Amino acid sequence: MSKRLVVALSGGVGGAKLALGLSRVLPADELLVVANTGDDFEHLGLSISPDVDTLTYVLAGLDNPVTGWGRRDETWSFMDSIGELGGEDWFRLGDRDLALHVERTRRLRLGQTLSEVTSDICRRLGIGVRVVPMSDDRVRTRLRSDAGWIDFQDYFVRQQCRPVVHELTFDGATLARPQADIMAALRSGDVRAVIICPSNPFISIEPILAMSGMREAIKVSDAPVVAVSPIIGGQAVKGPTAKMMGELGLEASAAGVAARYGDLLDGFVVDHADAAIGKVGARITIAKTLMTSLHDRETLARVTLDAAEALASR
Ligand code: FO1
Repeated sequence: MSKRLVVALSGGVGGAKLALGLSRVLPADELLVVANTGDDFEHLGLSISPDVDTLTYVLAGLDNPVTGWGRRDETWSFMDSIGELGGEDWFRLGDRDLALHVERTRRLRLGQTLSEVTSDICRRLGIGVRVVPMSDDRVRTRLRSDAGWIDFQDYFVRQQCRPVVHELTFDGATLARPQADIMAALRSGDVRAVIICPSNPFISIEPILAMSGMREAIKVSDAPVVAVSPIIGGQAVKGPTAKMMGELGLEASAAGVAARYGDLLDGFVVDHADAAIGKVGARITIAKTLMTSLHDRETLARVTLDAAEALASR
């Protein structure tokens, strides 16, 4: 019998677009979306899981099309009021979005795991596919920059990615246990592809790969690993990927992304703008990787699955 499961590794905004495409071309029980939690933090007394939430909102059709994060049809009374009071308003929690953070925090304090909370919220919001945080254990991305060591959201949101980055660490990653369903899937012998969504390799995908046992489990699954480049023609579609690559001494290009993933990759999907990429140690597929419409998301999902299929039948 042919293998059924697709495991997609994703960060927030960019990755969620492909995750949505995959969710629309695959049966719900054949897709497992693994969300980065290195960006998670505690803010205003709440447990915030930005990438889990972006994936949740996107897959539920509740995402904010203007920001890419947070909820659609948002209002900002809470933020305005907290600003008036001299409180912390640099990280924008909309009124509707706030409910999710309050409810997650309440349940975590009662002893539920992040995966249990995520699974129940996804079910309540009508999401059929499984979205799992990479771990229920605490992992925190930190950056060494010209402004010293900084927590991820401080760098990303408060300082708008301005500091020059020299190094990243994922505190807790080597001790964190990858979420049980991910390991069970990878060990099941039923995985037909591991897809690395077009997310920032350093801040979204490497925290997932940094957990002990994760890279090995992907290798042992024997499934083809296909990444979609988050860089098009030397530019990041959104966010600091290209800037960071330059600062870390890497070539800010699709080839630079492939080099970073190294021998983990079997296939690499790049945009037509990068058709001249040359040899990178993974089989190249050229496609339209800029996803502006739902049709683009579905088409890229099919192209990526086809690339994995072609690698599996070698
Ligand atoms: N990103 C911003 O650039 N500014 C914000 O104020 C902001 C608030 C926010 C609230 C909830 C949430 O789930 C995400 C939010 N994000 C915000 C996005 C997020 O912090 C980053 O995009 C990711 O962590 C990077 O993947």
